[in-house]
Amino acid sequence: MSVVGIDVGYQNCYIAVARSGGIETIANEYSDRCTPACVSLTSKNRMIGNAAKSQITTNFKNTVHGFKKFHGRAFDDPFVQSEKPKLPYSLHKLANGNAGIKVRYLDEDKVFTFEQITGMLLTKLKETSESALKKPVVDCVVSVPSFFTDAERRSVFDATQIAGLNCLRLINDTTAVALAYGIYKQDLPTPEERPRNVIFVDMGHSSFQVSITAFNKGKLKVLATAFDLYLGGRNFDEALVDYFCEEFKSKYKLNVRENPRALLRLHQECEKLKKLMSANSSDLPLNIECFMNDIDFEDMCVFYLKLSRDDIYAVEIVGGATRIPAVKERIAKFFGKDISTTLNADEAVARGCALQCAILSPAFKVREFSITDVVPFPITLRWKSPTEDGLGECEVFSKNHAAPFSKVITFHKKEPFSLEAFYSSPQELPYPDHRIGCFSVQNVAPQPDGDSSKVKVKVRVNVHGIFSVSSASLIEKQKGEGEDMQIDSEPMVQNEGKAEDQGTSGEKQDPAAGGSKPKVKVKSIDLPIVANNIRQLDCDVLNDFVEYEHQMIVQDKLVKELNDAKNAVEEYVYDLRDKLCGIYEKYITEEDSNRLTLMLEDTENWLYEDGEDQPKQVYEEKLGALKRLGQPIQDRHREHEDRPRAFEELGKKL
Ligand code: ATP
Ligand code: K
Ligand code: MG
Repeated sequence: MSVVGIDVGYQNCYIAVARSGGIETIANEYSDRCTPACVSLTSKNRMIGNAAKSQITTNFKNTVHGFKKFHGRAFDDPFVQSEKPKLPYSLHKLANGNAGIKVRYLDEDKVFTFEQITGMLLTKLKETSESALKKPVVDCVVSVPSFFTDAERRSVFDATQIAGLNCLRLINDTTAVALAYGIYKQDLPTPEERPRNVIFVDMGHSSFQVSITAFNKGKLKVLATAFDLYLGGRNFDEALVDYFCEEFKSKYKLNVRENPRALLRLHQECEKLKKLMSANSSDLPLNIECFMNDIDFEDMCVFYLKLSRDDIYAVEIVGGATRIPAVKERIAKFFGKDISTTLNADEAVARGCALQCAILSPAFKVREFSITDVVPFPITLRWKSPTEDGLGECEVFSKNHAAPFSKVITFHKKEPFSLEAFYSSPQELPYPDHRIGCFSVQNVAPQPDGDSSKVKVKVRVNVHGIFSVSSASLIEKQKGEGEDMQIDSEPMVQNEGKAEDQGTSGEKQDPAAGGSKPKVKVKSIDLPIVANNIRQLDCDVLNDFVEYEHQMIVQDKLVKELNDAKNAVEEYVYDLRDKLCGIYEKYITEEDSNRLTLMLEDTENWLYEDGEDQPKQVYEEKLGALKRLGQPIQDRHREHEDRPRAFEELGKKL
């Protein structure tokens, strides 16, 4: 079984794999370790990654990029609506209200969900890992921003399913970085000592994430996370684009914004310029400092630090945009500390993902390392209650509560009931809808004597950071119980990395758990729960997407085989023509050579005209016909080359 970690960035994706020698970042077929988060749909197939990126300006209406933050969002979502005018492709409102895209694919108008688009990207990343590892890839760990809410996480998780992956964990970007930092450190404080606190800063293309993590030998615990959803490398590109659009308007009376293709080109050029400016601004007419003021960098100061500066061991920065000197300066100034760049800025997230996958995979031996993450936004449950003003409410997870984590809540009910889960502080939520979902606990009936039944409900934030009411059971009545509702909470066993992260063990099985009461034998009956999460894909729909992804993979494979067959003809033509005036010259008469050269020329012309778009078989036949003429020449040449060698061999033997 293979062990793979995938960093799905807003702009760039990286894959790391665990091999016996350690963790390794792998390159794609372009020998590029970075695969652009880009999908291009065409009349024949899909292009994904580098091939899609080269289509951005040519096939701009059908080339999707910058889509990561559309996951799990409604079409009417203010963020989606604010991005919409900037996009070269069309967004579409799906039947369930979610945002999707509308493109031309296989000469038809097609609508895709973002789960499908990321599914396509993951298919590509899966194939890249498979060709590097030379075996099938199923298990993986995928990164998500730490600020992703429930709906966004479920959406990315669905994308992994569409790609046929078994995602062992959706891990927060900064937590993956922390793991990559900590696992090989030999000098971490022992569990009894004061932990080493490290701040991790990741500034990518689209957002800015910070975490404080405490390390002891064999474990890390995230203490808090903070973020700026709208601050990343792309803000600098946009500031440069704005600048040049103004310049073109005033100097040349050109409105670049009216021409999507020109605007895309300008974006690409501005990104290059930004990189140049961060390498050496003195030679350039512009200075990135001018743009720094346009960007609200001080927003991150909102981030509240519970620790004093002396308690911070290091500030480690990753992410492409931290290469901008002005960004580095601001980070150092804010934390009042020199920054460290001991991690690979581009690959640390993917490496951390691969390490987490190795820890979770039974197929791989790796150092024990326990990871405790946090719940980024507080979660509350609400239910109908005959007592408390008709509604009962309870905050089940506070901000920065440890995760993954399960809690058991006890209710006394005579009939089925529903629990509504929502984020309790909408003002800090980077998402417009504070609801998470509604969970109906079914088959609840009174006790035979007419009294309420005791129902134990388990709520949990799982290893992916996804909330659920994961199970419920009805407990046979016992005497002497007063309270209407109580919470028993228990953290999962921290030292059993694997068990913990599966979220299955370490939780009390005794349904009568409640503290000091003497143990009584009780009967517990499992109750079905019907979950209805916001923006969630239906199970049937997801299955259809899995099936459709499969069909598209087959289609892409057919197109690839066809292209390979066509390229083989072209290559053979060039190769043989070269050799006819080179090494084959002696093995063919001039007359035959001229005839063959003419034929090769005809074939070449045919490839650009009638032969442009033929079935695979036609190319194979064409190649066969050429080979029937070329092969005898090649054979005569080979025979001649081999003869002296054969003599030599014979000579040695004699
Ligand atoms: P996110 O983390 O927001 O999902 P991402 O992971 O795709 O995005 P990264 O790959 O970490 O983002 O960083 C990409 C950003 O870094 C781009 O804006 C890119 O232009 C910028 N970048 C990369 N190299 C440099 C450089 N040398 N100078 C300036 N900016 C750079
Ligand atoms: K990345
Ligand atoms: Mg990133």
